[in-house]
Amino acid sequence: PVNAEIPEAVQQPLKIAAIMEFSTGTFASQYVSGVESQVKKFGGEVQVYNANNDLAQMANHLQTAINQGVDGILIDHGRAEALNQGVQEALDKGIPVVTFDNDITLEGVTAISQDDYSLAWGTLKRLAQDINGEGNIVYVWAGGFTPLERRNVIYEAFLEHYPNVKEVARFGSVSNNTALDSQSQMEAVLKKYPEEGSIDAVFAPYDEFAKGVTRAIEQAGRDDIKVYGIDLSDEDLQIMQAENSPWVATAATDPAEVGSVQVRFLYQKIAGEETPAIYALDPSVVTQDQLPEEAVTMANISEHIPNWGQSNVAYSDWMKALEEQNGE
Ligand code: SR1
Repeated sequence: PVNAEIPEAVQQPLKIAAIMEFSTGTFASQYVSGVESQVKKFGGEVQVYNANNDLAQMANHLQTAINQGVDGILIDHGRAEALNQGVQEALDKGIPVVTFDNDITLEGVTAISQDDYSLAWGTLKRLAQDINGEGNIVYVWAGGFTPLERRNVIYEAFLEHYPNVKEVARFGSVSNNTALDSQSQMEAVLKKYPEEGSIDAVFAPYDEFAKGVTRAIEQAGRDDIKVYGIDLSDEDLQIMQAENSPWVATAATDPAEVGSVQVRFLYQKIAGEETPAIYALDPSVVTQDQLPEEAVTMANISEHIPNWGQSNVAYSDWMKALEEQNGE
């Protein structure tokens, strides 16, 4: 047994609210499982609120959680302009807040991210090298989402850095059907550019985008086009590992670990410990050629990708003791 003293504030089961902008897609489901499993290990309870891409609804959910007097709040995505007021109210009432993928910068909040700038550069650098710094690309993007806005900063820098790379088409929307929408939008682009060699690559900086464009490219039999994505899941790995898959590279962190890190920072705050204002997890680039013949899953990908795995961040001595106290 671990002997570290468990702070009084976290000894009883805590009520945590997770306020999410959306919960569709494999990234979100892995993230939620990371949140739920870490809260459970700490003996707490988490209520997940899903706003279905509606920022006003997200602000309402935040208000509901505050009114219910939860012990801590996790925010996933969303924008400062919609949530600042509610978050400030939570802080004023002594409810700690940790955000992920959000642009809130209020004092007292810890904001975590996947280091979107590195994610984007990791995959774009690979794309540039594969096409020798020259060619036609398609960009899938939608504004208004903090991680995508940050990735776009790097994309703009990429275009400046490689003047011989030309964007020939751009589309993108985030919905409850992002993969399907991306597929039909990519089909339209392929109809516009039917000649072999007219498109070299697609930058799809969200796995729901990448899934859709990959399907469209496969169905059109366009093996001249490669896909460079962001994010990773069991489903993504299966798609990347399929024979002749156009999806050749992706940059990612482990979404479940993102959720668990966010929970640990929240518990540190509730325990009265100092936490940083910002923390960015370190992403890895995963390329098709690093993956073996046999099927890889998120459970064993660390065997193939150097440095993939636990971030070991936001651990306090007492956390192991708290987990043991709760039979974990
Ligand atoms: C619509 S925003 C989608 C992104 O959120 C998370 O940061 C994931 O990495 C995903 O790409």
